[in-house]
Amino acid sequence: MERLERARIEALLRTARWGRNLILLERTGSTNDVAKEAALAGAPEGTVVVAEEQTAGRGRLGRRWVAPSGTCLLCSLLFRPTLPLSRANWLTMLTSMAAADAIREQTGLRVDLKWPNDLVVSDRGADGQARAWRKLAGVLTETGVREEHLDFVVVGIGINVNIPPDLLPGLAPNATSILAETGRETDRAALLAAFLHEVERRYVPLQAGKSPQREWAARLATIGQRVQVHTSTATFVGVAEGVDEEGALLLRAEDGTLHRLLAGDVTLSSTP
Ligand code: BT5
Repeated sequence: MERLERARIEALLRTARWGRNLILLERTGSTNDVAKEAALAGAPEGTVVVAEEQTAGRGRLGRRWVAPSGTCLLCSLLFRPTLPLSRANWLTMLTSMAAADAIREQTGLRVDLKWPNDLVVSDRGADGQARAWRKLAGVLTETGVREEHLDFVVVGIGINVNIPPDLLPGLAPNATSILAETGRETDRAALLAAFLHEVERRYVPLQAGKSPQREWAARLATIGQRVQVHTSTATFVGVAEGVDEEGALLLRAEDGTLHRLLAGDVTLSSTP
């Protein structure tokens, strides 16, 4: 499989800012950590860290992100938004939609968003409702705060691109890849360039104060469905009624109570 090459990525970039400061690594612990260190050292907004392999790739809540070397897009984006702390999740929403659109554009594969931070490929029933999901990508957002203000936001994404189907069960029970779904290898440099173009395009209105929340909420495959949400202390069963401006899930439990659940604390699965 082809390795990512700086010159090729730079030739494909259509952005003014995103990816112009590119940190391309063969191997690192976590691209999010590299991006956070760069942020603290003063790196500009638009800095992008990409690695062929992570030795300590992270998901939420101390979980691991595993990806065979040279097969995926493992990258972290550095934002320096003029937003209040409570809006940091807007960058998660923006990045998820940018990635889903870039994958669709480059491969034709339809990708859904699953609250809070997954990109999934869905099997749909005759009614068009998603019945089962396979996880294609995950997003991990981390913030840097200075004097109670948002100093920076690092959004990391791992997209399973060219992972052969036989390696998927070793990653997670429901993992999938673009290769497994389409039967074709995807040009990762072109996908990265398309993704960064989408990020840049979407970031202009966001910085001008326009919330990405409505579009994101409308694209979530989970809304309106019966789901199970697990926090570290409890499990809630109910209907996912919607999401609020900060990205929290509003879950109507069976006794009628409305719970507000934040992305950092939970995992979500469909009910049997
Ligand atoms: C996520 O966490 O989905 C966020 C993953 C973010 C990864 C990127 S890669 C670049 C950047 N640098 C990092 O260190 N991280 C970011 P969460 O929702 O907690 O899901 C983690 C769970 O997904 C694991 O417990 C596994 O069950 C599953 N998993 C691990 N690797 C996977 C893979 N390659 N494909 C699908 N599922 C996977």
